[in-house]
Amino acid sequence: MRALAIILTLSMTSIALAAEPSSDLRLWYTQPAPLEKDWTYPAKPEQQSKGWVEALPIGSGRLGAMVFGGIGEERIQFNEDTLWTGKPHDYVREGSGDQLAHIRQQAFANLKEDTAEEKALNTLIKEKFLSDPVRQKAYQPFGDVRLTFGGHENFTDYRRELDLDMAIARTTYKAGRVTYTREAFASYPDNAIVVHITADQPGKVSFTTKLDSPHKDHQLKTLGKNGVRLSGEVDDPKAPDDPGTKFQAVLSVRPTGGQMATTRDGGIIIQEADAATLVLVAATSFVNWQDVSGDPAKRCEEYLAKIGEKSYDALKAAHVADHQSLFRRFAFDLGRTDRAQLPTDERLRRVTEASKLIAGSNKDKPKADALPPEGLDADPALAALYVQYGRYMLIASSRPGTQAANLQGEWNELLNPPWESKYTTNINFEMNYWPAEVTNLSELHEPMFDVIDDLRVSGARTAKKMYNARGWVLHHNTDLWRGTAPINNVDGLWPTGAAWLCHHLWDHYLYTRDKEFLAKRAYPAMKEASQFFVDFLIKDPTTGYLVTNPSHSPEQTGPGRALITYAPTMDNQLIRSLLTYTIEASEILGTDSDFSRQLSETCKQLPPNLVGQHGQLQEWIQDIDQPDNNHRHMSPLWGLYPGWDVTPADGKVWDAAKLLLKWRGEGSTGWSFGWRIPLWARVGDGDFAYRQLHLQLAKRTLPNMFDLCGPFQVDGNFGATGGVAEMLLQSHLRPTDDRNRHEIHLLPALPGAWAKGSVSGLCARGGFDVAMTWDGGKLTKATITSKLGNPCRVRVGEKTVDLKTEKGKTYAFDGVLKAG
Ligand code: FUC
Repeated sequence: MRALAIILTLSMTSIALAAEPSSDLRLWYTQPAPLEKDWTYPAKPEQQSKGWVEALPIGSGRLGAMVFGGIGEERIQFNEDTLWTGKPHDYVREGSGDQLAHIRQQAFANLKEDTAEEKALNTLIKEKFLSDPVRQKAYQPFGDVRLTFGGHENFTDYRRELDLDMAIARTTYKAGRVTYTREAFASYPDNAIVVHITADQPGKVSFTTKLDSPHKDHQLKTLGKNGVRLSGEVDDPKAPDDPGTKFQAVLSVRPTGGQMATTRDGGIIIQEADAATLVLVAATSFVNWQDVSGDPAKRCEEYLAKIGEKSYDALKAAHVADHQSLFRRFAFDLGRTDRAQLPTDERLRRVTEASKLIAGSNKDKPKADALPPEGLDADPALAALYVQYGRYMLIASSRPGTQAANLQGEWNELLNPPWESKYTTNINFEMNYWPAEVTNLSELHEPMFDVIDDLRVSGARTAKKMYNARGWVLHHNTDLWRGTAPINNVDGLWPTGAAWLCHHLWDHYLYTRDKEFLAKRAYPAMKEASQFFVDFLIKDPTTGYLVTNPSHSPEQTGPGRALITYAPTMDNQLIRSLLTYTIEASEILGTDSDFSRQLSETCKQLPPNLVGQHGQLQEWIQDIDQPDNNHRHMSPLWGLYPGWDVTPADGKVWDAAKLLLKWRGEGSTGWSFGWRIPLWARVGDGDFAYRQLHLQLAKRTLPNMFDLCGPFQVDGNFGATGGVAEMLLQSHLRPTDDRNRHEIHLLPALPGAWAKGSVSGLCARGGFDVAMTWDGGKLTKATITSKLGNPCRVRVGEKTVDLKTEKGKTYAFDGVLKAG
């Protein structure tokens, strides 16, 4: 046995030494992604894992692209984040406000499900209260760069990869005796997608390139000898007479050596060059949500003029430096096994195979049944890669000055994408930003704050017209045109979106202590969101509490009761949190003391978190929860994560939240696994949090590691990244009596599977940067760098140490918190 074990160890080591890739921060494959998909949405998960979701994403925040890594034919499908259907528009339905009193009275009547009364109420809401039009607008694909390489049919040594550390997609293969390499990246500093094609012998780079677009009536034109232009206008089949957003892209090709010619159908032929660089710029007529008078042609010219004659090496160096300034702030190591040398799709397949051995299913209550050792336990580096991939995707899809990451980040090939690829605010949009602060990407939160700036304006219109209220309201979705009215169906009627978005403003302040941000940006939005609730809340005739009405607990129907209701727990938690932060912010800023007092009075009248007949945290104001309710949404547990409305100090309520969490069981959609990870981390159960991560990778992760909701949806990637961070470090809002003293909890929920590891660059509230190593499941070393000089309390298990800090200083501890 012993001898066998030694041989096994040796052979694993030798494999590890010969391992490819040299860095683990890569996704890689031995075959190209199929260029076209052979299914249409909706489709089964197995079908949806083919084609586009095998391609590899690159992005500059504004531009995104999927690189397929084709051989004879290559496709680079691209997006620009302001290309949407629709135009500036106020979605509020005329006269909707007149329906409010009746809807409220019916909601207070506690209608039963499927009764004539409920049906009548739902019909009225659909016809007279929901937005006009009832669906918001859709994020659009822009176009495709197509490349054709003749004579590459017989190839060997194929490999394609996405290098997360350099943010470069690479394809290499050998055709004949020549090794070809293509690199593609999306540059934030140069506002372009850049592709570089080389061969290891001179004069061997020959290809034809074209632009293409799924938009009907698009035009193609060659520009001089080496450029191609794609232009057009978005056509909205739902509003064919409306003018659409105008777009233009220019592809410029620069060969080194060889000959170049244009084709009649708008292509460029390169022959016998040594290398070639393709630069793609793209723009639209979108200026802001109220103005679409921009000139995309002029913008493209400006981007190209700025790039000028910059060499490929210069473009690449600027891109890599920019990317690494963000990406390299955080490192995560869980060790490496021989699995790490396998292609990424094979690694995922093995986790999926192993998960078939897991007894639990969605319908089962969480069980402690062991995870199969041949699953994620056998490939801890895959978990670390997945966490870094979430950060990579945020860097690629959300940069200051660009649109925020939407349901698909910024990668979409469909004219009619699932849920319009917009911003769903009853979990999905917020989840996108869970990794932002804690994994050291604070400035990538900015695009979300830009959305909030806009929503303050559009949401004020909606608040006035629909609810005759001051302030701003947001329901469960928004789009490029900053729609704020309830949409789609009756379950669009959830008026608490603004409170959740404001949580992000306050949290950004807690991490950065940026008082100017608080004064100029966060507080005004929080104050106006609070104003809305002061006007909107209404006294519940049964309990006397001030409650939301109409509303519902996202997106739960039945059993037995009507969907539309009042005072769901999530609303109470969100509003209590919003008002509490707003009061605190007004104190910090020394402003609005009267308003702040009014908010305190309002707060006292909100329903508390209620414990029901089974000892569960109630989801509704009535005690009607069902133990077998394992809904994907974790709404009443918002106060546990990401909020702090339920903490261990809440005793019975804390236990009740834990029971509800247990009832909810395993995830189902990708993002619902993603939400369960930090929730279980907050209650200190690292093994169950890990189990959710394992199942998310096994069941809801596509070959290119995109998350699968039903279709691809990016939120689950971000949720898992933020969730794992919560397993490693928690920094709590109100653990002590001192506003400035946050508690930094080290390794609060480390799973057994991650006995040894290290992390650096995690951020804690109050302005701290944390690095840790652990072994045997126990902390061995921690360093805490104080960025702002605030005090903190450091916790490991039951042990705490209070620390006064000096700005810029690093404090080191051993595993039992002895200063080192
Ligand atoms: C919420 C979720 C759905 C989906 C959609 C985009 O409504 O309940 O599962 O993720 O957003």
